[in-house]
Amino acid sequence: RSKQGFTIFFTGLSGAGKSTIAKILTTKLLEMGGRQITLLDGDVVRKNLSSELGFSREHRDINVRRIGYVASEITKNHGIAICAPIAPYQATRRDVRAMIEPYGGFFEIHVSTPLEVCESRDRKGLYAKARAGIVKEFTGISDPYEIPENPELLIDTTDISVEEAVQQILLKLEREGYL
Ligand code: GGZ
Repeated sequence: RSKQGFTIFFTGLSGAGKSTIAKILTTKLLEMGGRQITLLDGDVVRKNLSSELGFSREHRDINVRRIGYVASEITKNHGIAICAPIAPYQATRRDVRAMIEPYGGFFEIHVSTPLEVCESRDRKGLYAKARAGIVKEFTGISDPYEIPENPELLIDTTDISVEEAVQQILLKLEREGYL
């Protein structure tokens, strides 16, 4: 009998490290073999599944719910879905959890790297543009991020490396019988 499916749902600010952690986690899980793994990264989903959407609350919610739906189908079919949107709203994250939990595991991981750190890295120059008002409704600057209340895991990339973060996640999955 095949193992239960599950979804890893990263949430956090732009530049917090969600995509980087998600990619390395995907590689590690693929190396272990024997499972179907689907990475639903924020920018890839935006380009292919949500290209008509902007960053209003309504549009973010539609985007995050689409990701949730795809992840629920993957989870139902005993696969592994790895999602990495900002997903700034608690209510929407709760709805996504409710879509997935009937079919398998749901691990909400708050990549909680503080705004100051994300902004000082500013890998894509978006924080500078947001401060200048060129990019509007930017999460953490001119748009809200609601802190997750009960995430399965908290990861702050100020203190630990991406490799350590991935190890913590794998350990948790193993302990809970998902791997
Ligand atoms: C937040 C924005 C914005 C605004 C463009 N606010 O770090 P990135 O660049 O590569 O990832 C961010 C991505 C956020 O899209 P998500 O689909 O993850 O957001 S949500 O879950 O809220 O739907 C960022 C870029 O898009 N970006 N404008 N205004 N991030």
